[in-house]
Amino acid sequence: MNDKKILTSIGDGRERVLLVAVVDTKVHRWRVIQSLEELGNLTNTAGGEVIESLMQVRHRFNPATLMGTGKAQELAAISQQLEIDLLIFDTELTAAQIRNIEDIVGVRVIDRTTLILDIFSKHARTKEAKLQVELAQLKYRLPRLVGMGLEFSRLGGGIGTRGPGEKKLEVDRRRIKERIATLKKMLKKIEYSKKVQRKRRADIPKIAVVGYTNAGKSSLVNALTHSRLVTSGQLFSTLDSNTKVLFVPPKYKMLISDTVGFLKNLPHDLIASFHATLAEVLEADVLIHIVDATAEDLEEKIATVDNVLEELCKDAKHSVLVLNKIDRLFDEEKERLKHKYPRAMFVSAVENLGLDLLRHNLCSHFFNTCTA
Ligand SMILES: Nc1nc2c(ncn2[C@@H]2O[C@H](COP(=O)(O)OP(=O)(O)OP(=O)(O)O)[C@@H](O)[C@H]2O)c(=O)[nH]1
Ligand SMILES: [Mg+2]
Repeated sequence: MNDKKILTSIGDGRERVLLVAVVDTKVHRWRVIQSLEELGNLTNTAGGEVIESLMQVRHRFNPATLMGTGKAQELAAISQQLEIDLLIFDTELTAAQIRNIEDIVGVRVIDRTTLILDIFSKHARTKEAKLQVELAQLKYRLPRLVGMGLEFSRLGGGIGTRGPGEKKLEVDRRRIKERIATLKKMLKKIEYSKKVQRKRRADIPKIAVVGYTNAGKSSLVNALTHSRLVTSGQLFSTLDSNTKVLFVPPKYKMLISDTVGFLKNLPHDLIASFHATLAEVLEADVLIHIVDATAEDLEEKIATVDNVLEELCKDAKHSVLVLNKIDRLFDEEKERLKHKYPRAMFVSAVENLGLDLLRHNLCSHFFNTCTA
């Protein structure tokens, strides 16, 4: 029941995408630009080619089309001129808004969440990840079907709307609800067996590496444990948690888990669906919060991850802030960041910098003393 691919290649060419942000006057321009840049990275990861990005600032949103109809008509002209195949909006859209915009522009429309879900379904490798993605997709779809139902009833049963439309929606809604229940049951089972497995290793200290997508979580786990987890410049390469043994001579043993990355405006349902995977985070004794030190909006990314963690873990955990990719920083920038984040550790997972100190600190935390 997984969604079919949102972005399909035509021949060997990629789908030509126009990104659209509709924002109110209170939002800072640079935030919108950064958000569009991230949407562009997501689009590339999904296999699309960003041809153009547009921003529209509005005092009031039009509930039917988000932007004004005039602007939508402008989009139609631009799309035709640039031979656009797909519009991706940087906000969540209702089913009705998607339909209305598609009608005016004549090009397929999706929103940020649908794009993220598409990447998730593309990158899901294990059974657990696949089930979680399907659950998230259905949870996203369900309220949209309900919304459509209300819309149809309000139309007062116009020809070809109410009767058969309503019935089909009822069937769809029931089927989706049934499938959601089945998926939840299957995931509970997986979660339970993982819990049993973890209990067997209860006496070993546990560390979870958390952070924004692409921060270098998998690279860090690889560097610390000589493993070969998948790493890449694409967003959300990792959708499963992977636990490895971190051994520090002569005798110190810890477990370290790689986890799924976070992202700004990650839909709540998506996080909830990844409960089985995020169990490693919940059960960890220490969190390594890794950040890409070269990111322009580093502060915002740290805050995003902190917010998700706050929601996820009721009790605050011991957490170590690790700034990664320092091999790409100029000295002045490194000094500035050291001043700004005096308690953070500075490493390069790829160039093996600062890792001995990180090992040492983890050991001293768990075993009181240790030489790394
Ligand atoms: N220059 C440099 N690049 C790094 C470093 N660590 C990771 N990278 C690169 O950053 C990209 C992302 O690394 P990953 O380890 O896949 O990041 P992740 O946090 O696991 O990402 P997701 O699983 O997609 O959320 C890859 O292209 C890595 O090669 C580093 O210390 N220096
Ligand atoms: Mg990863």
